[in-house]
Parts: sequence; structure tokens; C-alpha cells
Amino acid sequence: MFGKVLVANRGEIAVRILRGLREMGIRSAAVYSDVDRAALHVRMADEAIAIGPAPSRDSYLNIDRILDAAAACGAEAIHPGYGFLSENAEFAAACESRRVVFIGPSAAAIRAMGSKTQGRRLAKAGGAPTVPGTESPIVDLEQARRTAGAIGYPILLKAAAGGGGKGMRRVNREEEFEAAFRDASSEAERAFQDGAVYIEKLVENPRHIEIQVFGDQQGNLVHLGERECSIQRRHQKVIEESPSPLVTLHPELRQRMGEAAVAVARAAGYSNAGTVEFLVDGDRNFYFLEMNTRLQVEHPITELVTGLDLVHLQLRVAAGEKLPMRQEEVCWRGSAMECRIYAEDPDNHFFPSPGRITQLSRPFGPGVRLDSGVYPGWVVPMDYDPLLAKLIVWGGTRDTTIRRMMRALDEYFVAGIKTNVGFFRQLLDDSEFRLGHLHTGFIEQFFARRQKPEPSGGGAEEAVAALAAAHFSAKLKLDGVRPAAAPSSRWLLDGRAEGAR
Ligand code: MV4
Repeated sequence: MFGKVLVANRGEIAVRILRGLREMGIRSAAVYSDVDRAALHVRMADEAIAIGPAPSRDSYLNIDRILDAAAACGAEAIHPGYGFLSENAEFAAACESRRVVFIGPSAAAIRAMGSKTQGRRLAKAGGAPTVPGTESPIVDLEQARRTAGAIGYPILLKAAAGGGGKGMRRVNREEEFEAAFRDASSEAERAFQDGAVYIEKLVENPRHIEIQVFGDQQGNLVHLGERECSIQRRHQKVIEESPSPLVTLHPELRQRMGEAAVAVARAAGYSNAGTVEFLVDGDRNFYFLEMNTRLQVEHPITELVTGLDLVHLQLRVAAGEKLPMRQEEVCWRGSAMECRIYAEDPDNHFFPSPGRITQLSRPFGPGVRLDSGVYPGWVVPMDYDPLLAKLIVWGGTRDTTIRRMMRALDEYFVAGIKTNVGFFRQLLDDSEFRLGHLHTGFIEQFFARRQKPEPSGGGAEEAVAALAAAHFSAKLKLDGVRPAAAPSSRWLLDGRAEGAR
């Protein structure tokens, strides 16, 4: 096993990885930009190395500075986390040539999956179903129009170098094709310096279900089940859960999607943690979408339902150990859900709300996990993604998990900055959400449902009562007075119960 690992990231994921390193008895080194000097990940690491000014390109995205930091502290391996350099094939290759282990798949596998068209070719080669479409970018507009006609409208134009919905255009009929192609291509050129665009048949209102896979360097591969990630806003995930409510209704889906995901990973020569994304249509047909070649933000829900520690596993297989389990030994228990808590203002278009955290209190109790990168007094910088923490909850059933999440959200209190905590309570209360009727258009429809006036009287009254209750509980928290807490503190102070006197 490694003696020392450098964590090339910041925020909650750097903290998460540092915890894994501490548990495995591996020394840790953090890196930090100028604005992160006092960050939690810097405090938690055994040592920390400054890598430059706040802008990512001068610090967390700077390959030379990260590699110099690893050399300076004698780290044998680098964990990239997610975002930043985690899916940068050039960085993985630079690690290989500087003889430091990149904790992730090979540079070749990252590069292959970075190209969405090559990913589709590999998925097909592995025998996984793909959405009807082209395996190479459009070169001849006239021919592309014929291909689109043969596939059948509506179609989607997608950036070959893409991901995250950039360079993606819906085309409803042939007359729209040329303009949409130019739009998609120029957006892709701006975003990825690569204007290549290809065609896929559009799947209407699909679910987004992804499979966690894991490989070792001996060629063993397993899948760790699915995560339902359909609740997204502008291609940003908001709530994730495992198992998918759809898979709970149709359990054979897990094995079929799991086998398809492993086949894709095998075709890519994959090792370490990876995620294979699928679209699932209304008839439960699933299609390969793309593969993410990193540990994902939402990995903790898989950890809670499988009982595995994905960071430990990453370190073990990166150090050359075999996967410690076979597929038949992987099992799933209960239900887990994650809310991504952001410093953002739900009442102002979810704009980022950086600033100083003046008060912070967190949930505890059964089935609650909080992966957080912040502390009271910390100033959330405006230079990075404003994710504060992930609230992750486990329960025996989906219903228990939802109730527990509501309770935990009530206990999570932040002052000084705006957060989306209140928004989650509304989402979790939604009847369609409760029923597990999830799809990628869910949030949009949810907003539309909320804007409609209540059909009958009483509903409005209820809404006013709920608002008043929310305001009251927020005020109680601000004042630091909680009626339920008074008797128990009295008990603690007096050493005997109220009734005993
Ligand atoms: C699709 C699709 C429907 N049909 N592809 C959006 C981001 C990009 N990575 C893939 N995306 C989609 N691809 C076909 N052929 C719908 C989406 C999509 C989506 C996918 C996953 C999660 C949320 C989404 C929201 C809107 C559109």
C-alpha cells in the first residue's frame, strides 16, 4: 500500500478522501489555493502545499503545480477526486510518466470515454444497447440530414467532446436541422475547442439511471448497483437515490443494466471506480449514454446500500491489489438518498451565494451521514463550485429514508449565506416524488405544479400555515431556543427529571 497520497482537490470530496486515507493508515498531503489557506481539507491533512492563486487554472487545474507538489512531499500517488483534473487524460498520462500513481483508470480509458462517439462504439462493441444514432461526427450536412430522417425525428445533436448538456440541440423536423447543427457545433467549439457533433434519437422524458462499476488491474470487474439521478436542474443533479424506485418495481433491471455496464467497462479496459450512465424510457428500455471515469459526487449512496467504502477500494486497486469481492458477494440493503447542499439562493434563480458562514449546526442520529467541507467562520469563496455539503441518509425503506431526510434537513442550520435546504423539503414533500415517479423533466414540472393556484380552498390556507410554521422554526433556531430541548437541558443541569421535584 502507498505510504503517502496527495489529494488534488478541495472541499467536501478532499475531506472525504482524507478520511479514507486516515482510516487506512496512509499519510496525506493536501494542496490549496490562496483563498483556501484556512479550508477544512487543509486542516485535516497531515501536510498541505500551496499551489497558487484562486483561479482554478492557476491552482487545482494546473498539472505542473500539482505534480511538483507531489514530488516535493514524496507522495507515491495522487487522488484527483471529482471535477478539476479527475477526467483529464493528459494529467493521468503525466502522472504515469512522472512515476506517480494516478488513482483512477488508465489515461487511455479516460481518453476513450472523453469522446462520446468513441464511448458509443465501445458500448456497442461490448454488446450494451445504445440509442439509435451515429458513431462518428457529422462531416457532410446533406448526408447527416438523410441519416436523421432515417432515424426519425425528434433527434438530438450532441457534441462529441461533450457532456453536461453543452452543445446539445433538440431537432423536431428536417427544416430545423441545419440551424440546430450550426448552433450545436459553435457551442461545442466554444466549450470544448472541438465543434464535432453527432446524432442520437431523442428519448422523451427518460429516467437517468447510472451503474457504479469497479475494476482491478487484474481485469476483474464488478458492478455495485444503480443510482437514480433523474432529479436534475440544468444538468446539475439535485437529489440522488439508490435503489432506483423503478428497479425496486422491476428487480431484473439491476442485473441486466449491471451486466451491460460491466461489458462497457471491459471493452474500455477499465480499472478503478467508474460510472456507466443509462437513459431508461417509458417501456423500461435502457440505453448507454456515457461513462464517467471518476469517483462521483453521489458515491456515498452506493456506499450506504452496499456497505463498501469506495475510497478504500480505489486505493487498494490503484496499489495493485485484487478486488476483495466477486459479483455474487455484492449485496444491497435498504434505501439511501443524497441532497446536495449548495450556497445558492432558491428565491433568486439559484444564483450562487458565497460569503461567511456565521452559524452552522448539523444533523446527527441514526442513518445520517454528512460529507461536508465547511465550518462556522469559513468564507465560501466565489471561485469554485458552491457545494457546501452532501446530506446522505439511509433507511430500511424508501419511505423511512425520505422521513429521515426531512428530519435531518430540519436539523441542518446555516446562517450568513443562503442555501437550498428549504427547497429540498418542498421537493421531498411532493406527491409525485413520494410515488417515485421520477424523470429528467421532473423539476421543471415540479415548478409548474407549484405555480398553479390551488384547485380548492383549504390548500391555500395550508400553504400559509406551512409558511408560518417554517418561519417560526427558523426564528427559533436563530434565537437558539428550542422548546423540545428545554426539558432535557434542565435534566442535565439538575441531574433529575422535572417530575421528580
Ligand atoms: C439524451 C436525452 C434524451 N435522448 N439523449 C443531457 C446531458 C447529456 N450528458 C445527456 N443528456 C441527455 N441525453 C437522448 N438520446 C436527454 C438528456 C437529458 C438528460 C439526461 C440525463 C439527466 C438529465 C437530463 C436532462 C435533460 C436532458
